[in-house]
Amino acid sequence: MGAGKRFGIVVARFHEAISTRLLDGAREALRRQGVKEKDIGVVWVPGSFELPQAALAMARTRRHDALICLGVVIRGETPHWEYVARTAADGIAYVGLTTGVPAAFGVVTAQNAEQAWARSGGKVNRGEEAALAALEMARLDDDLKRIRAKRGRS
Ligand code: INI
Repeated sequence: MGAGKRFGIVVARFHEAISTRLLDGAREALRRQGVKEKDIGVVWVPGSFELPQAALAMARTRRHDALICLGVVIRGETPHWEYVARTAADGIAYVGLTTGVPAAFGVVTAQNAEQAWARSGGKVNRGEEAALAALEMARLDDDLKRIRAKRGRS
């Protein structure tokens, strides 16, 4: 299903032990779908706030069929985490909408560390979910290109 497709993964280092598990989940999901390791590019950024900027830069290279953005935002005592989470969500959507390169939102937003670990494990893994969403959107792109080509011929 994913053979020949190329993916870019942007992963935030904040809460690194958990985000590494999201990365492992995303990689494993792509591998299971036939994506070759050489077709997966990974870049790290300091925190989830930086995800959109790196994703936008990757999208502009036009080297990837879809992007997967991974991070972990955990509620803190001040509203800081809300700004980080909102910027990540809005920014990642912006990348997809403005470049046309699908950008999946694999950012865990959790009330506490326990919740975050529970969403980055073997059973539920937001990295894996985001990878599968990216793959589906990449295929949708192919379908739309085929439809446009057919229309051009008729
Ligand atoms: N970044 C995260 O990825 N998760 C968090 O929970 C978080 N909190 O809560 O502070 C966080 N902050 C760092 C932020 O993403 C930026 O790296 C920093 O503000 C510099 O721009």
